[in-house]
Amino acid sequence: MKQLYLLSSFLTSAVLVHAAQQGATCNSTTPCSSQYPCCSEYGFCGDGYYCLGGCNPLASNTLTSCKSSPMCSNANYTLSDTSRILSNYTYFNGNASEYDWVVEQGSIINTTSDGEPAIAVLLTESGGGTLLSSTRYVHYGQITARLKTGRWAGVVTAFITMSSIKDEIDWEFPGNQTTTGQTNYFWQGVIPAQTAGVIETGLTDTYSNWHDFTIDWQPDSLTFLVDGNVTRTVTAAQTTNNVTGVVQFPNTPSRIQLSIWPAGISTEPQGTVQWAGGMINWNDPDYVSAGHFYALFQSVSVQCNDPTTPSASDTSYVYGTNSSLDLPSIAFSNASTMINDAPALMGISTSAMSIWLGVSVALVLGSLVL
Ligand SMILES: *[C@@H]1O[C@H](CO)[C@@H](O)[C@H](O)[C@H]1NC(C)=O
Ligand SMILES: *[C@@H]1O[C@H](CO)[C@@H](O)[C@H](O)[C@H]1NC(C)=O
Ligand SMILES: *[C@@H]1O[C@H](CO)[C@@H](O)[C@H](O)[C@H]1NC(C)=O
Ligand SMILES: *[C@@H]1O[C@H](CO)[C@@H](O)[C@H](O)[C@H]1NC(C)=O
Ligand SMILES: *[C@@H]1O[C@H](CO)[C@@H](O)[C@H](O)[C@H]1NC(C)=O
Ligand SMILES: *[C@@H]1O[C@H](CO)[C@@H](O)[C@H](O)[C@H]1NC(C)=O
Ligand SMILES: *[C@@H]1O[C@H](CO)[C@@H](O)[C@H](O)[C@H]1NC(C)=O
Ligand SMILES: *[C@@H]1O[C@H](CO)[C@@H](O)[C@H](O)[C@H]1NC(C)=O
Ligand SMILES: *[C@@H]1O[C@H](CO)[C@@H](O)[C@H](O)[C@H]1NC(C)=O
Ligand SMILES: CC(=O)N[C@H]1CO[C@H](CO)[C@@H](O)[C@@H]1O
Repeated sequence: MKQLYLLSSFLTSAVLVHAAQQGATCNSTTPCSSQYPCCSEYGFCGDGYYCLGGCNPLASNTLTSCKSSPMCSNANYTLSDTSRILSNYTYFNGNASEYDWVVEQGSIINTTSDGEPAIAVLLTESGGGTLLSSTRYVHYGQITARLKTGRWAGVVTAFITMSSIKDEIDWEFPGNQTTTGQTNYFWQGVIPAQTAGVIETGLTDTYSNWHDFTIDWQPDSLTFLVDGNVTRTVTAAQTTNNVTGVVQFPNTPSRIQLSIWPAGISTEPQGTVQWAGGMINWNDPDYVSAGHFYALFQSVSVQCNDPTTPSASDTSYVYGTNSSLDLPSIAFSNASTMINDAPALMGISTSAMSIWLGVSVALVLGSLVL
């Protein structure tokens, strides 16, 4: 209901109010101006890489301000191949053939555990957590991540899907509980009234053992599996809001995100800290000896199941011009997913930019104009 209200306000007020400056906050009631047209996944207006992964078409200047979203591709991503992971997403130009993953925050190292090459995603007290996003989107499909979680109170390991308008499907692992995993989903940022998170119990230690966690997201159902065993199924029909009749089921193209994040810190709400098992102990011997907390990701496999078959020239998804209020229309497109301007300049503050320009104008022009 709240969301419907917001979307209808969008229709009436969008033409009147725009978030005008770079870095201005944006949402569907106050979309971005034409000058800084793209509403980033974090809700700030800009251009360049702001128009790539996670850019919200409904909060951007027009429905076509965001670059189109790289289409799903069947794949088995081997994460130890770090050449396919761009270590800083602000340098991404939108070419999903060049990189499978971008690091949006934090850092990774590659490692081996029980003989299996993997990446470790790191969490430190000063640097915070680490978030990787796939460069391609999935619009329904079966996604399996092979991972080992952290084992520390307040430290959360996550494997999720996230759309540009905040449809979300989660496997999450609060670190003080290593024999459980939690499943959840959201529709446009809202937890459907009839459902909530579910705790899956009885797993063998998720810190010590590799497990395959699956999100099987189909147009009419959502199934969660561990090591090939179904633990939970939700049908789209079950998510119908019994007041509005709206089916509150994730239905927009989504990126895959892998992360470790600090939930047990003083800036998080008390409920989040509790959920995560309490405050992080930065004196934990594991942290002191390694210099970081971590989670391990070995691979991610994707089997796409688009509701319609793309034509050979299609490369991407776009949000349609006529989105119904509750179900944005999604279409295939052959429009470029790439930005052509200097992406790395967009994310830095004015003062940082002037220092940078002062010392290396030639380098910037030489290396960033694509
Ligand atoms: C949308 O953004 C505007 C401008 O920042 C803000 O005033 C408004 O409260 C936001 N609306 C919501 C629902 O967050
Ligand atoms: C991924 O691996 C599975 C299982 O080995 C295999 O059936 C499938 O064809 C692979 N997919 C791709 C795109 O390589
Ligand atoms: C780490 O990644 C690099 C680049 O992909 C690769 O050459 C190397 O073999 C990896 N190391 C391990 C231990 O997997
Ligand atoms: C995208 O990257 C691939 C792989 O690196 C490359 O072959 C291709 O030319 C790039 N596409 C464009 C348009 O730059
Ligand atoms: C990515 O690059 C930008 C611009 O140089 C920089 O401000 C930011 O700190 C970098 N992020 C990470 C995670 O290194
Ligand atoms: C409607 O949904 C609410 C919230 O889940 C539930 O408490 C209520 O019983 C439902 N009403 C009907 C008529 O199904
Ligand atoms: C399912 O769970 C059982 C134990 O409960 C396990 O033996 C089996 O390997 C799991 N996986 C599959 C695909 O059945
Ligand atoms: C983890 O933390 C939660 C919330 O603080 C608590 O309820 C639970 O008992 C803890 N679990 C373990 C295994 O310590
Ligand atoms: C891209 O799509 C448009 C509209 O469907 C079509 O007219 C055009 O031929 C396509 N371009 C390519 C290169 O396939
Ligand atoms: C085909 C389609 O998506 N039609 C929708 C266009 O927008 C109106 C208003 O939101 C909807 O009622 C239609 O269903």
